[in-house]
Amino acid sequence: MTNNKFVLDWINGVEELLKPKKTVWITGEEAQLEELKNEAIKTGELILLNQELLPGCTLHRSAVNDVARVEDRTFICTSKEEDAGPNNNWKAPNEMYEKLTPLFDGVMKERTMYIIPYSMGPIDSPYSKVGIEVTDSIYVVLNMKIMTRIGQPALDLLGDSNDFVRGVHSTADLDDKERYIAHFPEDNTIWSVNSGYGGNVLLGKKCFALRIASYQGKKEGWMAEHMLILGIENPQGEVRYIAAAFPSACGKTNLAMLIPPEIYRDKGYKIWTVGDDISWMNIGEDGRLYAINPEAGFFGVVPGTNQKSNPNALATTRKDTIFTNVVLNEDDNTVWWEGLDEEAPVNGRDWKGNPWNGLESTEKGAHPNSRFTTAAKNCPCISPEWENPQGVPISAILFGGRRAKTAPLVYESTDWQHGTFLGATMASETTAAIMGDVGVVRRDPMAMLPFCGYNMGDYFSHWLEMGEKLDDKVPKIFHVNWFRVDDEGNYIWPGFGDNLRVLEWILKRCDGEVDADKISIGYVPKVEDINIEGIEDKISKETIKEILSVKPKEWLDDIENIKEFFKQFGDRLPKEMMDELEKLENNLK
Ligand code: GTP
Ligand code: SPV
Ligand code: MN
Repeated sequence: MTNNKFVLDWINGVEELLKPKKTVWITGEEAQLEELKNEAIKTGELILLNQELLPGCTLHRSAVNDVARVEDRTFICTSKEEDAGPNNNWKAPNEMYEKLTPLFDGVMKERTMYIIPYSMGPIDSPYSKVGIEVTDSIYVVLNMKIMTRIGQPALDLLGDSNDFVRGVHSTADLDDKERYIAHFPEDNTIWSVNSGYGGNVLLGKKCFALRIASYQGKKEGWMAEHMLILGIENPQGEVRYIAAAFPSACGKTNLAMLIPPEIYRDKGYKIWTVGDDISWMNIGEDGRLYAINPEAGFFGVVPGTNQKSNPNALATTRKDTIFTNVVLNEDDNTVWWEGLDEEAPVNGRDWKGNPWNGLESTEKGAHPNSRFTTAAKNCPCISPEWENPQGVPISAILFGGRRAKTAPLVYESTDWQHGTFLGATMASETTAAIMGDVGVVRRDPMAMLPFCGYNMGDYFSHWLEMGEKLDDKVPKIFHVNWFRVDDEGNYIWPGFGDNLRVLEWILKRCDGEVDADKISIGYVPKVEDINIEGIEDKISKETIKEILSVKPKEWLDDIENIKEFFKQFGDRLPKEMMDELEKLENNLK
């Protein structure tokens, strides 16, 4: 498939280590993928679903101990520890290679080694980058086929260049004590062993497109961010694009595919999805910030997806989708999950494969981090610009997280430096997307804490440097929080489609069409400027006032926590961040 000597040499070395029974290059041709799918169905790795109702769809169950990313087993291996920073687990590259070599040695003796060449980004984009993943999992091959552009075109794009990310993955025996997701940014290399799940093994996604790419972006002057990208079309037919960083399972896919409320639809508003998880951003020829979606599919959270919350995601998953860890309805061989519109099946199997009666069981049927893998091109609201090789111009950047208290519905930074501070001090309650406790507030700068492939102090500096380069063309930066709760713990803001009401205010601010109140933390909307037409039964002006309010005591407590958080970066923390913190503290006092 290729004469690239760097590729061939590397593959030789990998074969020597893994000692596969057989080696198969993934060409990207349908016939080959169909054959692999049938093989996986035969072995039970995939379950073929009802082909009339869900054509091309399959179900996969991961190992019970392997259902989410494992942050404590994820490593950044740079020569110097301080280059990985306090935000990462670190090991010296030679030590990590030594540790993992025995785990990989001969691991594929009884298995086939699949070689997947892939491109992150459209094949014709100057911003795209090539990776090659070697794996022993057909599930990985079929997921990579949906999530990236695989096969011969990726190798053609690479040509005889040495600039490709080398990914080695083996499910080995899924031993969680010996599970490692190791990144070697200085070698363009990722080694992943003993997992078969999502972000741990689809090496193009979090491992390359965020951890390795963020490191490359720092060196090369661009940004790799954990951001959705969406276009908002106004009644005049103009489309403006925003990018938004929320931590895992905090609403990126939902916002990216938002359905406008009826009154907005009637006026002619439309939403166009460009990406739902990752954004690569470069400064374009006109000096503005342009974003591409490096992915070709969505690896989305399943529970809670329904006709009301995200009909676009639901529609996308009606064909050629891989479902992971949801309920199998044995009556009609379809899938079900918590929050779906239909009633739970009586004759079901839960995500572990055990018989499950949805009417009687007190246990959840689908895993809270169950996922769909589905092609972006099948999304009803996919943007006509989603594969534009130059990307789309970004008017505003949003940061947000799950905050039961403290953070208001929306506020605006005073400038790029202050906006960078908003990102750097973001916090959110943890979710099921990572192994560990759920609901604990942790600081998660730019939603990149688990994904920044280098010292986060340097990453903040990089943000500031990008702002300088963008100069007067910087996008405006905002912070949003859909998750404030009342005393009973209910979400106050209706969220989902109604989030467009907040986006409308944001775009008006970008155009200088609406005033705002300057308060301690930045600019907040005047109550009357958040449009609640059509939802007056759900939320009153009084309540809007409440969720826009800021309680100095809560913020001063937060500041103590930020100080602690910043301290760990020592002199790698740019001085500007401390200046902003001081300003905020003074404002609050
Ligand atoms: P990753 O794929 O892990 O990066 O997650 P994500 O950020 O794409 O999150 P996603 O859109 O899948 O949402 C995760 C959960 O948040 C789902 O259970 C949604 O139902 C819920 N959610 C999304 N948007 C809103 C909102 O506006 N309000 C409320 N209350 N919940 C929301
Ligand atoms: C996330 O956890 O942010 C995801 C899912 O998007 S995973 O690909 O597993 O990282
Ligand atoms: Mn994500």
